[in-house]
Amino acid sequence: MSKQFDEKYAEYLNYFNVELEKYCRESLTTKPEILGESMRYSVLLGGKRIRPVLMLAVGDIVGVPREKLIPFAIALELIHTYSLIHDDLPEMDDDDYRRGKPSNHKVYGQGNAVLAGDGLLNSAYSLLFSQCFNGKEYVSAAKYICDCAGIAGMIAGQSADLLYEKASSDEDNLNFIYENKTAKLIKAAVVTPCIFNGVEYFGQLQSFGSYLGYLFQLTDDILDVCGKFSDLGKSIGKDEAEGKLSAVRLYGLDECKLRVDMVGDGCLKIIDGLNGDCSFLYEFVNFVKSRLG
Ligand code: GRG
Repeated sequence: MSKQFDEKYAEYLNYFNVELEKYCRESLTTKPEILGESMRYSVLLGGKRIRPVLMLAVGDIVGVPREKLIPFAIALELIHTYSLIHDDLPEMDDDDYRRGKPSNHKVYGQGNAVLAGDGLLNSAYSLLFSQCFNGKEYVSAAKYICDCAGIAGMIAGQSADLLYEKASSDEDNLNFIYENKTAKLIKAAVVTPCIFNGVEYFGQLQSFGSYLGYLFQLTDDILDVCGKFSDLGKSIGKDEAEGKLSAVRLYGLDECKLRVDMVGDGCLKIIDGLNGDCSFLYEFVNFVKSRLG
């Protein structure tokens, strides 16, 4: 990765984190206190913040100011965090660690973890609703995010992930899980700015979100076999132990690595069709690939 990319990533990340911390201080305090504490625990645990960073970066390309995007970026990160809390629960993926620290339910117990996830989803919707008073395009952006997160999006992907556990490998099912569980929130991140920009590049950015989401999940599946806890901050080897339908199970490790290059090229081809300085997005694709070392 170039020095410019690292600096730009850090700049987006710091800008976002300051806004997120402010939001947490002002809006995630509750009675009883444990509810707010458990929500803030997971939100402020760190994480790469790839979705907010992507949203701000695409905003720069299509000319949408970051102040306009920040509430949407925060809402998206709250939704992402709720999904991780619920995913870590024993009845879902049963993971004791997240972002290198004990999972929410290991610290606060399962009941409180369910409520922390519910509270974050609800807070995200409240934040999105508060933006809708500003105009029609704010309503469209809010609805797009809700749909990506909802029953025709991430929740459907997670439902399929549970359903096809231990089922025989099937490419259509795998693609459905990748597109919905993983790509939909990434799509929401890259498409939201163009909703504020007269929907120029809407189709291209939707495709870019799908390809990048696929690439991200592919690298995640490979890392579940070859990665290290110290790099990933979560347990390794769980997909195979639980009989998950994963790309590694379907194609094998070697073909997965070839697919990483193919899908990465697909991402870059889409970016080539956009005007403006897309160097950050270009390097972002390589950043996802570089997770494999
Ligand atoms: C429980 C409704 C519900 C959905 C859960 C997000 C999810 C769906 C499951 C988490 C497990 C998983 C492998 C999801 C695919 C997307 C993914 C790799 C999430 C991890 O996202 P990162 O790497 O995490 O952006 P950080 O910690 O950096 O924010």
